[in-house]
Amino acid sequence: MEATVAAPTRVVGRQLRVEPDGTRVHLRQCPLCECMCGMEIHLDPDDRVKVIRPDRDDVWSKGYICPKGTTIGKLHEDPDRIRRPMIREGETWREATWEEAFARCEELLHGVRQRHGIEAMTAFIGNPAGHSFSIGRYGALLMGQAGFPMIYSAGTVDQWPKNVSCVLMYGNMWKIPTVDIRRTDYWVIMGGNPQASGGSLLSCPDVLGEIDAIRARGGTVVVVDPRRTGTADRASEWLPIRPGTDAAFLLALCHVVFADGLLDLGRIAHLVDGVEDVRAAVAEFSPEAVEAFCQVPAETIRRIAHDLAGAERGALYGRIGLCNQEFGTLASWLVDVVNVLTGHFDVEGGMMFGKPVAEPLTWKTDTRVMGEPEFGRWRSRVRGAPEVLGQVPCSCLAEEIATPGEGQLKALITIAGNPVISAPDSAQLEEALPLLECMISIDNYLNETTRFAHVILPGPSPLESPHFDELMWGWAVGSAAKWSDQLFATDPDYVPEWEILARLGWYCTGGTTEAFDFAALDDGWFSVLCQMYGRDPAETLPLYDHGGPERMIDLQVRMGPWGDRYGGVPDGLTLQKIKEAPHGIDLGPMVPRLEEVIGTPNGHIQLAPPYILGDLPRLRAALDRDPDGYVLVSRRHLRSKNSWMHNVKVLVKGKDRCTLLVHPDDAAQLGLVDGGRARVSSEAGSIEVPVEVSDEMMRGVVSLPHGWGHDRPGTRLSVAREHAGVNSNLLAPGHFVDELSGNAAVNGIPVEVAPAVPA
Ligand SMILES: Nc1nc2c(c(=O)[nH]1)N[C@H]1C(S)=C(S)[C@@H](COP(=O)(O)OP(=O)(O)OC[C@H]3O[C@@H](n4cnc5c(=O)[nH]c(N)nc54)[C@H](O)[C@@H]3O)O[C@H]1N2
Ligand SMILES: Nc1nc2c(c(=O)[nH]1)N[C@H]1C(S)=C(S)[C@@H](COP(=O)(O)OP(=O)(O)OC[C@H]3O[C@@H](n4cnc5c(=O)[nH]c(N)nc54)[C@H](O)[C@@H]3O)O[C@H]1N2
Ligand code: SF4
Ligand SMILES: [Mo]
Repeated sequence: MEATVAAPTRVVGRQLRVEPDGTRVHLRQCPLCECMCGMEIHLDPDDRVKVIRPDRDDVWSKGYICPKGTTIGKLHEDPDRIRRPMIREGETWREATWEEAFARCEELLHGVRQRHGIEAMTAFIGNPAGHSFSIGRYGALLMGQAGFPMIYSAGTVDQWPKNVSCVLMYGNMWKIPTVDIRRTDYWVIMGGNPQASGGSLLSCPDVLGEIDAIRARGGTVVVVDPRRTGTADRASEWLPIRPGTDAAFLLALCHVVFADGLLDLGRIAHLVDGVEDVRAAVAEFSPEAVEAFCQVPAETIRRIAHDLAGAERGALYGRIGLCNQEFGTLASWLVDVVNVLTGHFDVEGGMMFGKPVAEPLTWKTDTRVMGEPEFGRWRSRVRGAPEVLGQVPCSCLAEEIATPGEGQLKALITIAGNPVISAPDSAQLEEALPLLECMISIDNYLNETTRFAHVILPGPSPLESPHFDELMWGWAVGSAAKWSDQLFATDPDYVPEWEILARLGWYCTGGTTEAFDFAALDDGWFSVLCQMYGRDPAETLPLYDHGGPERMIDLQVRMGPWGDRYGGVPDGLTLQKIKEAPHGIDLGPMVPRLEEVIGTPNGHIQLAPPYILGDLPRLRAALDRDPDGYVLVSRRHLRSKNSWMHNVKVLVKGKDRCTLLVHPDDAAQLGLVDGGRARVSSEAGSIEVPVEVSDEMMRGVVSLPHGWGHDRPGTRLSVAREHAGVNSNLLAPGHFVDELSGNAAVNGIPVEVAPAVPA
């Protein structure tokens, strides 16, 4: 269907200055990735975005910005973007009033609840939720009210292995340490490509600039990756590794640390339990025992171990290449173990915990308070996948919808997610979603997933909502406080995303529109938060004349490490003070703070969790595998963000980016030519894709980006459709997971590659 012409936008956000030609300049932070760049939005007299420039005075990003950030105005103005609720009528859509749309949601959710019970209802939460305070807080309210037995998220195609290792080691799944790269002199990067991603579980503007700085001060940066990435090009050394074998490489590093007397726990020695268990566990994983498996020479592994241990300020970091793989939890755990064993943990230039100005809600759930995690408390109905940290692999969603029987899913709410593209076994999900009796999507686009919904409720554009990052500061390389006003007004009848979420949760309980009282629910949720942050709700509620996310942010800031504690610390921070600092407030570099942060019952790091050690036999068995055959890995590009920014013309123009990267010798052997087409097949499916021959790949490994495949019928993505690409997750088998976390192994997928035979 055609989009209605957007109503003229009206500026409500504050302006920093007015230029001589009348251009008004608004400041805000980019919400797209973990870099959290400050930008200047230049506005025409007719309230349109004229240009977006970096904010050189931003205390955090200091003038750094990337091409994606400069297109936020294009996202806002995109004629394809959904601005009003949409209701499906058979095969067509019509725009509806909010009232009508909510009435339809109520009817659909109540129907499923009455016919099938809450067991038949669930939600899927996607990536932008991590960058949105409003979704973070009110998505939790939705879930809390509804009490779904099981939910699904992009987390199980992302960082779930790290969540598992952190909850076991530090007592909290979201207390994820990162590397103090601004002060390190030796940095090993594994399975991450900040050149494209901006950095992940590592918030820092301009990571490449930091790499240059490390080298300029005489330091060393080593990239361990099957692909010679843009990051590797800037580093001192590229070390190719066979996908999925990082855990073995890291075990060998630990082996050398013990065998060669390099063990040094440093300052935190008295806070580490389990060192001897690790020593015993790594004994059999010598560099010689793993070199064939990893395809990294034993002497190289020894050298890296010695260099890292010998560095005064050094650290090893691992990201999505280490999570989205078969031994994800082992690898994610070992990254931290290596840093602890070499004295690079909780020290400057090593691996440290962030210090957020507003302590995240997720940091309030230490095992010391909540009890030790139990895994496998229940199993998924169809596959029998064990629950891990409340979720099962997101690839289970399709079969739970498609398989009849008690507990079959009938209602799904998607929140800022596009699982038809992002989740493994996408073909199955595409077939399953039409079977739902109720699907409601909160999203900005009619895309590959939301086209199956019965109702779509529009989220705000990045310029229609205020912005405050919470989660990202937990792994930022420094501390700062930044706030962005909502820039453009929404339609008068627009319902903010937080209220949408609260409402849907309410309907899931059987609540009616008539009885819905947002203020009461919001006060109730705020009162719970008050208690979690150590404030008496009865004293705190009367201090505010407004609800919503801002009140919660103020609470978290005021009760945070720099907060005014509601008057207890007169010079302390409040949200108001942060708002008054348009370029942000710099709160300094990382600081050692293990004692403050650790959430385990005895206050010690648990270096050798039995749950994780229990997976070593599986890895040991894999060492003898036949190393032949091709495997597929994923990649990202700077001008793309997962699946949803391909409708921005300036970002997708130019050369096709959805290509299969193949090493020249492999291409020759396979009969592939640059610019030709290949057929790639796995046990899950088969696709055709253009070939790009490049020596940036190691032999035996091919690479495809994820997030493409915009050729599906029934979407409203006119630009993306012209640059459709193929969906790499058609090749990802749903059952191929890291067993300990249930996280998808979308890297290291065995594939067959051949020239495409013209039809
Ligand atoms: N093969 C392979 N697959 C992968 C990965 C990989 O590396 N390889 N990476 C995985 C990772 S790390 C992730 S995080 C997932 C991402 O998985 P998803 O989160 O499912 O996918 P996205 O493409 O990020 O989709 C985000 C959706 O949110 C919508 N949106 C954007 N902003 C807002 C907002 O403010 N409000 C609302 N309501 N909606 C909004 C967009 O229109 C889009 O539909 O993909 C995973 N899939
Ligand atoms: N421009 C852009 N930025 C993004 C995103 C985006 O889509 N586009 N997505 C955002 C999201 S949701 C996330 S989670 C982050 C992810 O951020 P990163 O973790 O930096 O992700 P990638 O850029 O995909 O880099 C992953 C690297 O791992 C390598 N790799 C694959 N398999 C293996 C393996 O088995 N072992 C090793 N050692 N390496 C392997 C790949 O070759 C690739 O170079 O990026 C975020 N930032
Ligand atoms: S690096 Fe780009 S996408 Fe990431 S926050 Fe900065 S401008 Fe936005
Ligand atoms: Mo992600």
